[in-house]
Amino acid sequence: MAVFNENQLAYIKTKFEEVDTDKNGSISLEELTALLKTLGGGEFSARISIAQFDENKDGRLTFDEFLEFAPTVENWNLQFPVRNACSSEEDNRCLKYGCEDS
Ligand SMILES: [Ca+2]
Ligand SMILES: [Ca+2]
Repeated sequence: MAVFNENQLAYIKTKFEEVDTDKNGSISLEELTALLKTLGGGEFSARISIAQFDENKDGRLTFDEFLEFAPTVENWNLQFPVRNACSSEEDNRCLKYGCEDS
């Protein structure tokens, strides 16, 4: 179970709402595919992600399930330990989300 600080949780919540384009409170395969396409993936990786993180096997990711999925998205810098920590100026998010003291 991934553990997040408040900033990370707020960030993931924002992302979840962005990805949940029909605002029904869960991420469908189509919605996840749309997200992964912006990240260089596609439907195949969306299927794999849902298979991996859909704990109750309803074919969708709820926010709880999405919390487990979020750290696998490299661009979101939620992995532990944070990769490329504070190495680039564009990475303000990294500063905000937990590597101030590195
Ligand atoms: Ca949805
Ligand atoms: Ca589910």
